[in-house]
Amino acid sequence: MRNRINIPTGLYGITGETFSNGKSNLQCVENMIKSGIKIIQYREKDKPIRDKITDIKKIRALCKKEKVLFIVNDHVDVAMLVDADGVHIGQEDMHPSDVRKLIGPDRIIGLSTHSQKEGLASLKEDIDYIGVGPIFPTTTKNRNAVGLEYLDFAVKNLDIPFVAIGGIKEHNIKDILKSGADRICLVSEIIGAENINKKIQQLNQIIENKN
Ligand code: TZP
Ligand code: MG
Repeated sequence: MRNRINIPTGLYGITGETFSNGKSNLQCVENMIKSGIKIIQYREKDKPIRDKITDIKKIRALCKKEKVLFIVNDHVDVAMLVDADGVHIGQEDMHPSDVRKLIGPDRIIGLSTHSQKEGLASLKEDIDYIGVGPIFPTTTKNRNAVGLEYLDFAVKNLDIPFVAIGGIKEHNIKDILKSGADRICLVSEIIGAENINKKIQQLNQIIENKN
């Protein structure tokens, strides 16, 4: 297997206009980058593909300029079209080995996992990181929460970088940090915030243990 591409620690940013209280995906990304987030995933379930590509081209250019990793959710073809840094897939999307054949060795593959079984199976794939969640109940993804138990299992047993995700908020992020997770994604808590920059600043203070 090739060497994995390094995924930044800290906050992992995800878009989605359904959850952003009127802000565009581009506005959300501008603010996330301004506040120091080093990896952005374009995730947008509720737009025609042509409109998504319009968004993605702008966000791709911005991420390149700011040296921020850019990942496309679901659409392997679009990730290749815009020369994204990687693609994020789910358990029912194209198989990771097929994605790897298409995108080659130099791009990131992320895979969502929702159980110990899926986590263990992911170790056999030529991928760069996994998502672990939804840890807490969420309305951003149509799936039941898996709880802190799988997160704890991932920390102790899964030798692959992972991003903890799902229902994570400013008030419960400490539970995630306590488990030892070092890559964390909050979708609605960040993009739905009245002031994205202030929210990220507060989250980073908790992450850096200043608060
Ligand atoms: N994968 C697992 S949970 C989730 C995804 C994309 C959504 C997380 O969103 P939120 O708003 O942080 O609960
Ligand atoms: Mg998917």
